[in-house]
Amino acid sequence: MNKMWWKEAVVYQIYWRSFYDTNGDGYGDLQGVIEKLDYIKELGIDVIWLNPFYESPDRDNGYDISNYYEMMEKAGDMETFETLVKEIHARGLKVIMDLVVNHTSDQHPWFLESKSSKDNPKRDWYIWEDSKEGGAPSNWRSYFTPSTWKYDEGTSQYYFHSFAVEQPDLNWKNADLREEIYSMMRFWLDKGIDGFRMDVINLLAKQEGFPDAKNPTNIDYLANNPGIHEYLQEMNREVLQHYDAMTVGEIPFVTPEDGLLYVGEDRNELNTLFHFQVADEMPTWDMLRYKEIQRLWYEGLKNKGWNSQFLNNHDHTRQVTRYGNDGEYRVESAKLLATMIHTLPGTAYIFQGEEIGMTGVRLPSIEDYDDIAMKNKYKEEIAKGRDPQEVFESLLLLSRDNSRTPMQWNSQEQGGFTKGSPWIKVNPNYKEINVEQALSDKDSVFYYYKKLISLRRTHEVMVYGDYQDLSEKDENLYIYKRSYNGVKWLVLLNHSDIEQVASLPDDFQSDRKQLIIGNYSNKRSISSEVSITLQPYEARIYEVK
Ligand code: ISL
Ligand code: CA
Repeated sequence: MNKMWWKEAVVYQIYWRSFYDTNGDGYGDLQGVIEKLDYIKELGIDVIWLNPFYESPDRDNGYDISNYYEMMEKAGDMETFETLVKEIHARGLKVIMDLVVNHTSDQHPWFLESKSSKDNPKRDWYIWEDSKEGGAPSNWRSYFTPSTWKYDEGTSQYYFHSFAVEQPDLNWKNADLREEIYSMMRFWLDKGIDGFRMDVINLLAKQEGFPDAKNPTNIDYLANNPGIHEYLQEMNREVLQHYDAMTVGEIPFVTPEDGLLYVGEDRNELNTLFHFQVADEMPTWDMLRYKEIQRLWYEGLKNKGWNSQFLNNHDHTRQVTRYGNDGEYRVESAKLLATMIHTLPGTAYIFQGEEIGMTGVRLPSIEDYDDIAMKNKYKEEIAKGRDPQEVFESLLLLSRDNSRTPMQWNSQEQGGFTKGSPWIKVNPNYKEINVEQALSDKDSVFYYYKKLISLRRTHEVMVYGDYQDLSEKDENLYIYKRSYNGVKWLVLLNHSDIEQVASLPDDFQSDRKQLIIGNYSNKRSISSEVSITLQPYEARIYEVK
């Protein structure tokens, strides 16, 4: 397997609007990122991923762009961005930006032109269709609304949107549009950024003729359509191959087989991907399913392509709440999940606040929420006559706002995030869970992450090692080996709130094995030559050479 900096990297995702507000308008900003860079550096990560900060009406928190060359006012200005890049590089870190090119805002001048008349030169930059049998061109559902089609009175046609009505999809069949996107990518790369996280990049190509779906609620017809690989190979030829850029594609609805078509090292498309098998198939923790997903992706990509490891981001509920235990064992389970993500094959991702064990949230009423996905779904279900409280309850666990509440810096008002009134409420647990507390406690989740990340620098086995699951059928324990150039690691994880006895494989039964890291400081556990009793949510890594 070729060695690459982006394979060895730990990426820290900054959802800037919730990170740190420096001017009291209630929104985090790029200046806030600059001011907190030393904190991020202290953690030891390599790459920062910034969510979109382009000019935008902000209907979908920056994923509805109205100008690819200007900054959203609340994020800051171009000068601040340039300073940020400089300061990031000065600390030996890299930065990747969100690239959102499946759709724009409906306020983007391109769309306003496209919509203005059927013969406007930009008409073809978006996807316009006539009505079929008096209705929409197809029965497809979009991510955020009941139909992918929105009727435009002015020109009597429908336009296509995979997400909100305010996010019309671009027409990638149009070569001028593609060229325009490529030069925009060069513009940012030439400013010195180190790559892109590419938003729903496998949605660019659409199905020919828009045939009705048998089951319109299963929206996978939106993804992986013929033509997608030609577009990505062209993008690579035109732009990416000319830079030492890292690319990670957000690729929903993908199996390892199809995934390899995007990230295969012989494909000249992308470096790595986020697949959503875990997020989509596991509303809550499911040990057997998780191991199965890991195995399939490991076998599918082995020696041919590179995976990414994450359990949460700005769209998915914080991992300690969704997949760990955010009550009695919050600290232990946060460390356990970290141990797992950082020792499974692939580039490791941290979503801001994860490193102090921040939790999901339950805000009092639907009015306190902002997430367009949640709010649209709420309206849609209420319109069917369902009970509002019941609908509200059903949307809480997976609301995207679970991960979007402000970063908790200290125990002062608003968790130290803003001097003003925050755009979304701070999680009320900020008095106990915050950065200041974490930095003052040597056993905190923060320092555990720091140690894990530093291990990656000195132990190639963590990055390049072969992976072997020794616990396939166990519902509580996850035990696996990584091995590389004569070094062997054994990772032992007790993903349950009761003690579990883990048997040791032959090569780890000798007392030559060395404990590399563990998330319990007391030595209560009983070990024999052949087994170790793991405490609730205990995680350990052993090495033998
Ligand atoms: O679960 C998912 C995949 O099956 C989704 O999270 C999916 O990845 C997502 O809805 C696509 O997300 C991205 O594009 C959206 C934006 O709202 C999200 O914030 C962004 O991450 C539209 O641009
Ligand atoms: Ca601000």
